[in-house]
Amino acid sequence: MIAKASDEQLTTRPGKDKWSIGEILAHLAEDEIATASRYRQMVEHTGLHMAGFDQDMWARKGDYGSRVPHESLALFRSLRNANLQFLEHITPEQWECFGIHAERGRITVRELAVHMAGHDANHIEQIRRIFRMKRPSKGVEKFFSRVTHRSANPQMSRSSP
Ligand code: NI
Repeated sequence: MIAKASDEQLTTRPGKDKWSIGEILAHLAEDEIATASRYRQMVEHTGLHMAGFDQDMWARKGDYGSRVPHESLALFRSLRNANLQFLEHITPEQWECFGIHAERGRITVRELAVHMAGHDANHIEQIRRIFRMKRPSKGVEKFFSRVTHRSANPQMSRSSP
């Protein structure tokens, strides 16, 4: 889905205050940074207090709009792989280790992993919706220029497939 997309598709915001696909990918990657630390700290110091983070502040300070979308995706994949490897090696008791999140309260390693899977799914759906959005002016112009070009050049239209 991302590999075939144009730069314009990846960097255009669907609305004034809405993230572009590239910004969503940067958010997924940076959320995975925070989560990487949380899983490990929860297992090491169960019961610890965890500060929340302001995703919009991270997006502004990290200038998500200037990130290269493919690099964000690669970063997300690589961090996610490291986290999955970590989770594969913890014991059933360690899955129940927890932290006290400043906003969400008590959360176990297991609950955080489930939350992250749902978070991915929501953002993937959000990316799909952006891909489905129509870009009327350009699409229509391109269509009409092809149609008018063909009808004005009958020989060309015969020879084209
Ligand atoms: Ni999110």
